[in-house]
Amino acid sequence: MFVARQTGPQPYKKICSSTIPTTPTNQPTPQFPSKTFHKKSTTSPLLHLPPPPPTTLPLNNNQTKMPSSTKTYESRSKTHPTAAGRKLLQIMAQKRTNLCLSMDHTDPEKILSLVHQLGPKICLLKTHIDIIAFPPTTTTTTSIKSFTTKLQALAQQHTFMIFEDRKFADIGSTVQHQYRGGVYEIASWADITNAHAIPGPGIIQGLKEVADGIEEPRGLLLLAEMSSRGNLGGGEYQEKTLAMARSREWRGFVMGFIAMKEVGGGGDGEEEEEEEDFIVMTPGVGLRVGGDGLGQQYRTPEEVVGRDGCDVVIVGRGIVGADDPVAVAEVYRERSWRAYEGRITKG
Ligand code: 5BU
Repeated sequence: MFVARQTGPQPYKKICSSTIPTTPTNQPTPQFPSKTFHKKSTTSPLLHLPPPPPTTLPLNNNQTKMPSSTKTYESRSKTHPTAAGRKLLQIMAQKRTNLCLSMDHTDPEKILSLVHQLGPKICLLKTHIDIIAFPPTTTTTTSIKSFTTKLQALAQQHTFMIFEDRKFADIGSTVQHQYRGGVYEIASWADITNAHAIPGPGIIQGLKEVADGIEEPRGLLLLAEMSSRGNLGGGEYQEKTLAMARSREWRGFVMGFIAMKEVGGGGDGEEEEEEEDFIVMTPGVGLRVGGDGLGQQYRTPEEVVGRDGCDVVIVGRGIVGADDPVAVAEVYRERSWRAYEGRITKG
């Protein structure tokens, strides 16, 4: 019988922090009904968001367009075309962290406790709201609302944003209901969400119309490719997704991609005077090469951020399943931040 080799972070398996390298190892390179939500502004005192940049950023004829990966998060926080992107980049620069915690636990109380401990280490908290086992003590909707309100309070307290990894994948009309309504009311509490490009531009339009009804900035990531082995993204699919993201219609909403390496960044061809900036977030990150036996592939922070120009590393079981999640999160934060510093120094 074939038994998959499991070498990366394992589900809630102990990882001894003392064995985790804080520097790159010498291992071979890893492969691895209309309702709108109006909320009061809850901007943290840490954040004094700059005003939106002009819609076009003129360049001298002689000026060369620089890839986003060579610029600092701080400079990008002043010019990023989306408000959600500017806020995130500013948090990253001020807290010195490009770590996103993927909180894939199913117990709501455990999640809140871990997020409280790990909040200082992260710029972003990624959720899968539909895997959480909410107690049937009150109506489910009330439990969910209470939970998401607590998450927002933690985000405010520790200055991070919330990303619901919903992976919308339907026609515009349907995703509007899924984003705004149902029991989760995702648009009311998640700063960022993501979507597949497979349905075509209507999915972006549908989500944007919901986001436009919300006072706080909302951002969308498109899936250009995935971290799992054999995924159908990348290549031509990624090129078409990038072309869709570049439409002027969603400037201010599509803030970046889920991808395994830097995407775009050299101007969009049609609008030669503009520089584009897509924030790339990357799952499948471990402290060493491996996989989880179910298709997940892990690469190191040095490869993902330093070599491949991604901006935010997304880490789940590597942190949540560790003996000491706070110590291990610090290792991920430190290595990912150093990889970023090395990258901008080279650029
Ligand atoms: P892990 O425990 O670090 O492997 O968790 C990765 C998380 O990122 C998990 O929540 C996935 O659903 C999520 N993910 C991913 O692994 N790969 C992808 O391409 C995308 C999301 Br999109």
